[in-house]
Amino acid sequence: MMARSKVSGDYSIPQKDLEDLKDTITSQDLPTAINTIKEYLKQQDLVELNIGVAGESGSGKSTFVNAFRGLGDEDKGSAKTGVVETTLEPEVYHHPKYNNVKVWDLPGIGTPNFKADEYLQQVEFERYDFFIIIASDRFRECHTQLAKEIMRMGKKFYFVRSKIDASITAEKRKKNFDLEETLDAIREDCVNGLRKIGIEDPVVFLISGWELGKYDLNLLQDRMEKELPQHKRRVLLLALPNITLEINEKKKKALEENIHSVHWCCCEKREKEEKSIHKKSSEDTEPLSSGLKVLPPGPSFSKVIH
Ligand SMILES: Nc1nc2c(ncn2[C@@H]2O[C@H](COP(=O)(O)OP(=O)(O)O)[C@@H](O)[C@H]2O)c(=O)[nH]1
Ligand SMILES: [Mg+2]
Repeated sequence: MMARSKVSGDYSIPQKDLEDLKDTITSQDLPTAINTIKEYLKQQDLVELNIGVAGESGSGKSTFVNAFRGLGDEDKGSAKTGVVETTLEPEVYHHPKYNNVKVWDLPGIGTPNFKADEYLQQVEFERYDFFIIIASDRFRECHTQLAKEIMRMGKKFYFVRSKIDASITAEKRKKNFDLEETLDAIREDCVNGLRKIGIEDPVVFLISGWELGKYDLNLLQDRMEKELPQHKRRVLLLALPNITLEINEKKKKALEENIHSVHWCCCEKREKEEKSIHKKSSEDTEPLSSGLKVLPPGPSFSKVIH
């Protein structure tokens, strides 16, 4: 596959790939060129993204996995959720639309003889692009262990404090309840835990699997997307659940930019072909090639290449 590197737009096809594409298709006729482009886009879609979701039993891992895939707990193909632990081996869930995006529901941590190093070996840690550690309650020793070990293995994790709705409901019973203060206190507890293991500026994402649009899910999505290598970024972005307008706008932009780039590539080629046909036709007065289809402008070109 062609190398992908950062260019002006965050989501567009890198300049180098565009140049390569242009070079390749300049020597081809239009149908072959379109096939080349289709093949390139197919290659992009083969980029795999593996996300490992870890946390104590009952912390909301399976609920998170379902939410990520845009599924409810009772939807067909969703991960089982509930009051008893159901995940003893890593279980892979494919994104319903982007098959190469895999979210792994990992076995629960925090059992009495939990050892983070053994756990990570067991779940084959190399496989994951990053981890999401979920805690539904206070920051505990098992979180410390797991976070440390993930870092030691050279991987990245995002720390999620789940079930925020439940924590708020519980705190609301107090007379002097204050929402912001409650959220700050929850966040602070986890931040302190992470600081103790040497993370200078820890970020904790507060999430409710039942109220996805509230709290920090969009911040988490933003952060994950920014910190991934460029070639994985588009894959993640397209797979994210549509909970915010902002994400939808970005998705639209990601698709449009690729379409525009490829369209531009094709236009150049078409121009060249037209010029040579004109030259030829003025030489031997043949009509304009009937085999040359006129490409529709901009986004509707997606119909041709998808
Ligand atoms: N109130 C509330 N309950 C949740 C949330 N996420 C999960 N749960 C419930 O917590 C229980 C355990 O969730 P599950 O996803 O099965 O946890 P897992 O064992 O970590 O996979 C289930 O009854 C879920 O419905 C949440 O954000 N808010
Ligand atoms: Mg589970």
